[in-house]
Amino acid sequence: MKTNIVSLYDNKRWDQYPTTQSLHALRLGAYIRKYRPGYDVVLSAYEMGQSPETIAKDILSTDPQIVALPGYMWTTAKTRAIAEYIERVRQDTIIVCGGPEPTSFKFLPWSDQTLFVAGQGEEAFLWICDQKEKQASFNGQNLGGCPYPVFSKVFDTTDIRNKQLGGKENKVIYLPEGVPLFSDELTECFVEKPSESFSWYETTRGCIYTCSFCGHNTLPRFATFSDDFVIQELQNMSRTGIDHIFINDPILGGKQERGKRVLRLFNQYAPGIALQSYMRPEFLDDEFVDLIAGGNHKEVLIGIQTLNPDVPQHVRNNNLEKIRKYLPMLSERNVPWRAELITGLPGDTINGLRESIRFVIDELRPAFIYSYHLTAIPETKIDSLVDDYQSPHWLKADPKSRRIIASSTANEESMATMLMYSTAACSLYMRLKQKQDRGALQQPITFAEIDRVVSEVLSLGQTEDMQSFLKQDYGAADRTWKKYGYEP
Ligand code: B12
Ligand SMILES: C[S@@+](CC[C@H](N)C(=O)[O-])C[C@H]1O[C@@H](n2cnc3c(N)ncnc32)[C@H](O)[C@@H]1O
Ligand code: SF4
Repeated sequence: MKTNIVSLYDNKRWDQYPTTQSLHALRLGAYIRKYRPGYDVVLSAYEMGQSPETIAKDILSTDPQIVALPGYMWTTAKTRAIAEYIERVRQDTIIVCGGPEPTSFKFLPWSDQTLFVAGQGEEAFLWICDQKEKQASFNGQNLGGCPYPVFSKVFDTTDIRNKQLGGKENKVIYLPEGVPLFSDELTECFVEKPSESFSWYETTRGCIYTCSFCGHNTLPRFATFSDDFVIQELQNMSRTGIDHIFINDPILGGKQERGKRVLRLFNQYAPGIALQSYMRPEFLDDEFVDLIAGGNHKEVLIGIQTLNPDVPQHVRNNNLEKIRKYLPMLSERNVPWRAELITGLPGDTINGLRESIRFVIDELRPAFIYSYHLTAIPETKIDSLVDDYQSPHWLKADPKSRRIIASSTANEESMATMLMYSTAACSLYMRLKQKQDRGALQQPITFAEIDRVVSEVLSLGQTEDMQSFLKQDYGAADRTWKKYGYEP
């Protein structure tokens, strides 16, 4: 049995995340390697800009019986086009598409040569590989008796999916472990042995919170890898020269105590690896702050999303006390942390957004601040508010990008102003902060001054500059401020 597991990466993000391999592909490959060492696993990676035909031909040149393709919002169109090509030229190869998107696919246009996996992929993918090994003609018509949420256009998935996400009996505690990442058994599967020193990583999946804009929840609650397994992977990483990782755990460690334990493991087994990880203020206490400040964090990404009380609580239930106590403490201890906000939330207005930004700048003083354009992710409550004009919090989304373009509290013009304002204010703050950290800025950075400059620049209406702000292109926004003479 031969399978080619495909990663799609984006060159535009290479500066920040210089790797071709996605974590889901590594995990799927590692699982097959552990339980079916006799199966032939190929890990391939393609830049998103390449044509689907070029990618498909290259995949087929490895002569796979199964091709595993990623199903994320940003890969859907490319994945579909690659699958279409393969379906046309190689009917005995089956395509498997998994990830957070497939449950929302209108899968009718796909052929029954394509199977979809909802939720976690390891066990389901192994089951598919086994079926193909047993029966060369296996395809989407032969899914009867499958114990996992695998589906095709001719097979109804709903029951299995509900079973997986439903009752307590299905509560997952430990994640399925394959061979450890960065081990020789996995490395030999790469088409080209990666020479990269950056990698995505995870110790946990799923989250104990339920913020209504967030689409990561492929599990009922959260589950972790065992500490022993994490230790093996940390040792492998250090040995193979990884010096920077981004930990995808929705919140580092999944729970407060485990988050601390994971940091201790990093400090003990891989102190040289620079970390980026997500955190929520609710997890922080004095001990956690000490561990972060004493470790090797390149960036801690902390979601705040909004401080506007008019935004419904299902969006975000922030613990203001923790925010006020621990986030300034991180700043004082020079922890490079990033405040994350969202522009376009239901109930928010330009003044609500300005107040959220004011609070972050004047009271929290992070190293970085980003506000992201709200995207309606399928199967979230936010998505259900799109076009629900009966709701006091209705939203309108761009049908293609699923980004929010108007809401019950901000018409299209106000939404555009909010986008321009938030990008301009956040990017200017970061530029000034860099200058301050270099000791080249005498006066303190205040929201009042940022608000004054941003309002003045926005009122000039220079089209090109406004575009960088409107598109929330932080790189271009930074260049705009450079042009206006704001040197770091
Ligand atoms: C890393 C990451 C990124 C990286 C992607 C890097 C890469 N190429 O891998 C970057 C920073 C580029 C990124 C960007 C974005 N991301 Co992102 N990202 C993540 C993150 C934090 C981790 C993904 C991950 O690797 N998880 C660990 C793996 C092991 O889990 P997994 O992905 O769920 O995979 C498992 C299963 O889904 C399944 N599976 C996955 N693929 C396949 C394939 C097959 C064949 C099979 C069988 C199974 C299978 O099996 C895996 C193992 O069990 C997730 C949140 C999260 N914690 O999961 C968001 C997430 C995937 N991103 C999300 C979003 C919305 C975005 C953006 C659109 C945000 C924005 N508005 O700009 C952008 C789009 C990028 C673009 N190019 O336009 C959403 C996705 C929603 C969706 N339905 O697709 C998520 C879930 C976060 C959220 N907000 O809810 N992202
Ligand atoms: C992967 S999420 C994890 C956040 C982290 N668990 C937290 O809650 O603080 C990272 C960031 O992406 C942004 N984000 C997540 N979903 C989004 C969406 N649907 N639209 C826009 N931004 C989103 C939020 O700002 C969030 O803090
Ligand atoms: S936004 Fe963060 S805290 Fe909220 S559900 Fe998603 S991962 Fe969990």
